[in-house]
Amino acid sequence: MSGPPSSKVATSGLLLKGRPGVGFLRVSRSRLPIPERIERMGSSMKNRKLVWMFSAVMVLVLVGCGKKEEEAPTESATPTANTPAPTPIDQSTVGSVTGKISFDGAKPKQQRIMMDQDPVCVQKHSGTVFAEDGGVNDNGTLPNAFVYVKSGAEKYTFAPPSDPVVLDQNGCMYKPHVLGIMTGQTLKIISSDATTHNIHPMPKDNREWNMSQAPGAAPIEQKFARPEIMVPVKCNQHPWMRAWVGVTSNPFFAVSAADGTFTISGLPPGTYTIEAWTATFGTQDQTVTVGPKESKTADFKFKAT
Ligand SMILES: [Cu+2]
Repeated sequence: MSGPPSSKVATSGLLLKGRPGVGFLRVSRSRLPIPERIERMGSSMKNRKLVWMFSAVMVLVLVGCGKKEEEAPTESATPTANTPAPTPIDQSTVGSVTGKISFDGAKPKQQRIMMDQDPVCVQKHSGTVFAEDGGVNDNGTLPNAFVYVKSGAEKYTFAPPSDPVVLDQNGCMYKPHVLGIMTGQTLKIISSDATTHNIHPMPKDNREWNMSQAPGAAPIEQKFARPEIMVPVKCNQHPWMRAWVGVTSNPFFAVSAADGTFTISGLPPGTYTIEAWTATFGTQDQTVTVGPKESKTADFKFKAT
């Protein structure tokens, strides 16, 4: 079941239209019990009965304090740590959306990367290195398009996968160049280079940070609390290094491959707005209705800007 791809394109352009993407559910913090005050003791302490009651109240206070210590780290870790239980999804009914990101027009001239400032970076490459952004595959399709469910999945709650998403630094380039991750999922940053990197995500809606990673240093693990399309990542040591992180509140995303194709699977039956983001050629939306066990097609065509 696949309709004419181009007719499905609802909007295109650099700006996202309509609703501001997937929403983030804020979870109110649990209120801790307030210990009762014990004001009148004085002479009543002589009374054995009151002494016993005082002891009992102190036990309650101590229990309350213990609970507070248990909950504090959870609250401070990340806002998504307290998300409600995942919505059960009938896996026997899920479908998928697959498609191709094509490109119309002359292949843009790609920016050449000069790594001369760091010989360690140069040594990892044998030929000319080009920036990934603006790159077109040999078959006229686009790699590194981030395709995700922009709306239609809000009624579900998803737990982030326990497996981390790995971002490697190899030859002073980020591998992969574009990646998707769920809110609350761990981004594990590793280095395959014998030089020091400084990883610096520059989000609008998440916490900004930058951390140095020397050769052989332990992986850096971080999480994103809120959905954000897209978070640029740079290296403060090597100005050409660039990655893009798509943070979503659902697991329905993919990055177009070296043949321009993508597949988003595990979709419960429903109508979804699928968005394809590119670093250079703008963003496009399509509305796709996926029936039980259906595999729908959503092709996108971008033009030179
Ligand atoms: Cu670097």
